[in-house]
Amino acid sequence: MQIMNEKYIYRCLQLARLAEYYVAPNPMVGAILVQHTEQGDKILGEGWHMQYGGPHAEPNCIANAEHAHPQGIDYKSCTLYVNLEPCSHYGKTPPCAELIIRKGIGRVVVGMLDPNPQVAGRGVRMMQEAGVDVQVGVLEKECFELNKRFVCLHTQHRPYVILKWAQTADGYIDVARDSGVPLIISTPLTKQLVHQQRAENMAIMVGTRTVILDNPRLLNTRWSGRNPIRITQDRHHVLPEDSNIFSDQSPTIVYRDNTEWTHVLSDLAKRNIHSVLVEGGAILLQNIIDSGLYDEVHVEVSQYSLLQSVGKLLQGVEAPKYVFSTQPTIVDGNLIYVEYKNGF
Ligand code: AOF
Ligand code: ZN
Repeated sequence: MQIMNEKYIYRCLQLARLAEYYVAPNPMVGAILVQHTEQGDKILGEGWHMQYGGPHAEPNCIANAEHAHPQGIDYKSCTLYVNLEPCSHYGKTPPCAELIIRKGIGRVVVGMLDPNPQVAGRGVRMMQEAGVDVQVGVLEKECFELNKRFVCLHTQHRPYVILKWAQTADGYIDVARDSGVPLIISTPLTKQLVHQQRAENMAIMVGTRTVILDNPRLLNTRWSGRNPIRITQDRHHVLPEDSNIFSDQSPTIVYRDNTEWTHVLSDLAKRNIHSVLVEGGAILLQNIIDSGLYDEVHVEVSQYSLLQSVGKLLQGVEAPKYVFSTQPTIVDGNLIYVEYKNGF
């Protein structure tokens, strides 16, 4: 039974991920309806939460099953598998737990409980009180991993934080400069992978100097999904109003009076922003590393030293100090290190 549970919850995770770039800050959720017969199991329907504000996985799954089986479904003999606890609250949609009860579904297998305080076990309780056989906790680690950003927001009251930079083999992220072009370390392919990360996270943050020197747009133009919300700080009110980050393609948040990392994190949480990718510069990244308040570090290291990269001896901007303990993968000749901090 446990093996079948895992197989079906795994399928829910697959379905959930189909909406990876479209549901934030909601979790990714997939559901399947399985009928158990003497001839074996049959998947009657599948569904997932496809878009923020749209129907949840469970009603989509049930609608899919009913569409495919217009002759009717014997719900009592079915199990609904879902990677996250069905909700119990009236949000943008009515409670999924109520729908499950109304349909008379006999059994529900839930990957993990919903950490959202509006739900937090109430969905399971509602169903149990109505006589549904509920099992909780299947592939919990995988369920948690899929929705780590959503879980972090609700359990830590801060967004999930990913630090990201690119450096030369000898540890520089740029040449020291007051203007001019930045040092190019990424390749077209690794740049595209950064845009994938921008799509995976709700917000992107850079420091003041990066905005002034690089004038980045901080958009996601090379991957599917939305543009991230852009965040920067401007303690001394020096950012030009016509900086690219103030373009109307995506909202921008500027911290001026209080630029403390803990303040930024709690303010982002209040805005329901569940994840932030910090792309530089070195000072901001180092401050965050020193605070210990981050979750992942992604670093791209080129094969070349600063001198080999620019062809002449120039002063460099040192990369943040970070010791990697994992093996890198190699993309376009650059080494990509990904480090996970030990949980939150
Ligand atoms: C479910 N199934 O597929 C999802 C759930 O604003 P709403 O109404 O969309 O509710 C969002 C909350 O519902 C979200 O924070 C999380 O607690 C839960 N998400 N629940 O039963 C789903 N996506
Ligand atoms: Zn729901």
